[in-house]
Amino acid sequence: MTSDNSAVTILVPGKLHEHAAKRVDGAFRMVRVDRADPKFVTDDMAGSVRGIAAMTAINAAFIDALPKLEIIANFGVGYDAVDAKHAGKKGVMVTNTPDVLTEEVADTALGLLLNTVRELPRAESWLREGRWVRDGAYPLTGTTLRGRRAGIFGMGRIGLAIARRLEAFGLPVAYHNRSRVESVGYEYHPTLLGLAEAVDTLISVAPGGAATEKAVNAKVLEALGPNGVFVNIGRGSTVDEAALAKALADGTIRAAGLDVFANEPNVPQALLDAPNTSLLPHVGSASVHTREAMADLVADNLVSWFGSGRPLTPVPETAHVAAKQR
Ligand code: 8YV
Repeated sequence: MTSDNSAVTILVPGKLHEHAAKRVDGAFRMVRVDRADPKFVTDDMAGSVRGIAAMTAINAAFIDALPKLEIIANFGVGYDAVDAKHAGKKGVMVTNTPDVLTEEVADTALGLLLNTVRELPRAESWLREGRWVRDGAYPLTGTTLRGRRAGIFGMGRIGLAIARRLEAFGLPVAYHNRSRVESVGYEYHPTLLGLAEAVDTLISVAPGGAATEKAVNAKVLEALGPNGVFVNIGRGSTVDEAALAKALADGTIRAAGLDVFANEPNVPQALLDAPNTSLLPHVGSASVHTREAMADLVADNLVSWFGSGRPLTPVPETAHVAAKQR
């Protein structure tokens, strides 16, 4: 069922994926502001905005500045930048974009792992710089996937998709998660430290937020050990980056592959300088195909909410929020 939402005002703060903006603009009355800052909220917006479509941080003050707000449709599966707890308390629904990016991010994770362990970007640079001709074969890599034991931090949908790929690569898989996932048979470790002790290849898919802040710390890296490889495809905030840089420099661990950083787009110089890192600019889900599917899910959540009062993919913190009678 489609309903006429052309009088419903949706606010887009900052940049939004073009396809998402097009769909929101086509179905609703879209208004835009430079940033999600209460100082940009006009009286008209305060009196009319019922939804937000965002690819940026939404804090409590911004939510409070929009008294008619009913729903925040977040572009991305990770929604640590949205104060979903506050939204839940205020009766505001928050949605994210799970599932549609799962396989893409898992593919990227495996690519990043291979880049890290087999030094593929460095080997390509060797070829491009003419060194194959000048100096001969690229040096044999000291690390290999063969014989490795993988540990996944965060056994959600993406964690599981990565685990399945690792199995196909012939690696045993263990995991740490807030709680055991009954539907999976992989070895469960109730602590991240315990997981790091049991494996030599740690892949973090953990969400950001207070509960995981700097969870991958000096102790965890030490437990991973001198043959250890750390890959992060989740959130940079889950890592103590200074401890990681130190561990890479002094041989506490062997190598790291990172797609996410604590203060994007800024990457600590020590990580850029380290010869044993493979670094990507947060491209886990960044294909035209997948980003368009995410954009559609942002718009579909808004359409569903204002059509039937039900979101498609609510986040747990706001699952209890019911649509107002209209
Ligand atoms: C996006 C992501 O890069 O979905 C997520 O949580 O981190 C990525 O897929 C991001 O949300 C777009 O800003």
